[in-house]
Amino acid sequence: MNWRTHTDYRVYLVTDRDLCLGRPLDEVVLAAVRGGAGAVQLREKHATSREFLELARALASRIQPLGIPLIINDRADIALACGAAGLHVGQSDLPPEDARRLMGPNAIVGLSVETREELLAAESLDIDYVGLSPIFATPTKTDTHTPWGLDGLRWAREHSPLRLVAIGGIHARNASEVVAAGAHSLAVVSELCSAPDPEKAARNLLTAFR
Ligand code: TZP
Ligand code: MG
Repeated sequence: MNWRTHTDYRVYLVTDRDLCLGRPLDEVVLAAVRGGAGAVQLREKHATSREFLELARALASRIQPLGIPLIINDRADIALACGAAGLHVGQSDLPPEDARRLMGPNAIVGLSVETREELLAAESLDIDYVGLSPIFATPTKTDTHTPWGLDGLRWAREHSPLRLVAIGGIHARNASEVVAAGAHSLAVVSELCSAPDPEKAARNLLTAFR
C-alpha cells in the first residue's frame, strides 16, 4: 500500500478520546470511516507511552487493512512501533526532515503551520500536507495562534502548492465555505468525535466537496 499516493484526505478525523461521549474510540473511528473519513490521526496528549502504543496498535489493525492510514500525532517512536502509515508533527515537535528520515520514503508526513511564513517555508520540505491551524478559534484547542480565517485560507491556496488540510472549528455548517476558500481537506475533532452518529456526520462533511 502506498499511502502517499492513495490517501483520500477530504474528511480527516483527528481523535480526542475525551470528546467521544463515553464511547470507545475504535467504535467512533470505525463509524466515521464507514461514513467516508479517509484518514485518521491518533492524537493523545495525556496517555502514557505504553497506553498510546496499545491504542495505536489496536486502531492500526482495524483501519489500515481497510486502506485507511493511521497517522500518529507527534510520536515517531509510537508510529514506527505500531506500523502506522504516517506521522503528524507541529512546529515544536521533531523537525519534518527528521520525521521523514525516521518514517521512510513511503510514509505520510504532515506538518502544522500557524503562520504565512511557516507555510511558505514548508514548501521546500518532503511532506504530504500542511495542517493550517487553526482556521477558526475552537474550544477543542485553545493554545493556538491567530486563526487563519477564510481570507487566510484563500491566501494560502494562492501562495502555496501544498495540500492544505484545514483544522480548527470546522463543522457541517461551515464545511462548504472552507472548501470553497481552498481547503483540500477538512480535519475535524469534535464534529466527528462528539457526533451522535459519526458515520452520518462524516458522510455529511464529504458533501462539502461536491
Ligand atoms: N489543531 C488545531 S485546532 C485543533 C487541533 C488539533 C482542534 C480542532 O478541533 P475541532 O473540534 O475540530 O475544532
Ligand atoms: Mg504536536
